[in-house]
Amino acid sequence: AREALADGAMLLRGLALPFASALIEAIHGIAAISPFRHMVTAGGHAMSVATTNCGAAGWVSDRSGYRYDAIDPETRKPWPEMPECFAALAELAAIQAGHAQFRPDACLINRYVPGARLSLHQDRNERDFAQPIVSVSLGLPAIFRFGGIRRNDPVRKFALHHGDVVVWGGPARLRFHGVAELKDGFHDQLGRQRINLTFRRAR
Ligand code: MD3
Ligand code: FE
Repeated sequence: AREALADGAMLLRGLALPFASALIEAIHGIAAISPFRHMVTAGGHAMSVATTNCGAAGWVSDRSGYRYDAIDPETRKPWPEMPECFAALAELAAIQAGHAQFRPDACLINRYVPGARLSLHQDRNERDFAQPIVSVSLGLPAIFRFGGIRRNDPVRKFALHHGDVVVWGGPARLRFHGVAELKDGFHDQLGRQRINLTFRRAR
């Protein structure tokens, strides 16, 4: 079922459920090569969310700011390849939301444990804002915060559950968003954590 969250933002509830076991297995494989780590922001704070990447470009942050890089700064090797099941799900979601030919070159993998959060921000480091972003939620549910195109615009909240996929395109692409502090709980497949995949066309 498709549900429009806002102009350009399409929620595909449960679309990832048939892929979940394959995605989780692939995430373990990626993390065995490029481990989850707490990146540091330009302000010098370690993020509460732990991050890794797969694909030709990975999102990295350090004291000098954030950017996309083909090389994992921890391993000094390329990020692991994007697994076929990742690319297939991202493309399926984009098509269902009306975006033909979405071929992501970056997948940012965020891991939240209870208490972790992501403050309100925009994603504007990608080359072409006409390309959507596809996000996939796995594990514990989270409260997603969705604002407007100005930082002080009102923020709406809604829950994202295991298997939910959201396609963020068009006028939703540059809206502020974040994730509220993760509540404690236990998920059958992932235990006490939430993992979010965000697929982007970075370059
Ligand atoms: C709305 N991640 O990594 S995914 C991020 O759950 C990020 O880990 C969150 O925001 C997470 O940058 C949220 C949903 C999302 C991703 C990108 C967006 C929503 C978006 C870009 C524009 C508008
Ligand atoms: Fe974001």
